[in-house]
Amino acid sequence: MSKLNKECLPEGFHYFPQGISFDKSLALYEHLCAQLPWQQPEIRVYGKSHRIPRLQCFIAEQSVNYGYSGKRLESCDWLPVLSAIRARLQQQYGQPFNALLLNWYRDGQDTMGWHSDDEQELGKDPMIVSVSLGASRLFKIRDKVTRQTYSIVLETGSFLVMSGRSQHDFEHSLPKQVKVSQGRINLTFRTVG
Ligand SMILES: O=C(O)CCC(=O)C(=O)O
Repeated sequence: MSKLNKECLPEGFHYFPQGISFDKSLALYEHLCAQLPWQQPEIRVYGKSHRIPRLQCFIAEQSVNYGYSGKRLESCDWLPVLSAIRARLQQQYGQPFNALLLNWYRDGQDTMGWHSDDEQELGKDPMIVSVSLGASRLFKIRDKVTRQTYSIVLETGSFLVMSGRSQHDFEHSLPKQVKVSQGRINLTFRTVG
């Protein structure tokens, strides 16, 4: 585990290295790169259209209606390996995860801006399990009131569980890291009401 990860995370964030073994996580990274219909949708920010700075894929049960930045996400099919991870996480955390958002950061130029996963459809205190595959990337958390920031390196095969008031009190982001040349895929398992 990196030095940064020994420091405390704020309430509602829990990090578990090696939820999936190193070798399996990298094999899964390659499999998902090749097998999923990745897209780079446009979103509107301050009235201007931009392609998101990463690739994305959304998978959900048919009844799920979910989106962000005013855009509904079209779902693609569950791959068997993703259904198996979902079943394991449902058992482990007792949550009926019915949706999975995947982000592919092709290298350190691809990013995710500051935000909270606080859409109404996720309910009051959502539990989101975030699985990392591939290159290690810095993940930042910022207190909405004090602006204090926390950093953690998300390593391949790790699980980051966000629950309780994590989405009310904090924002999170994945900053640019120009020295990172390898790709990373992040899976976030969610329960959409
Ligand atoms: O890639 C990550 O670890 C962050 C993903 C994220 O912030 C999200 O899906 O809401």
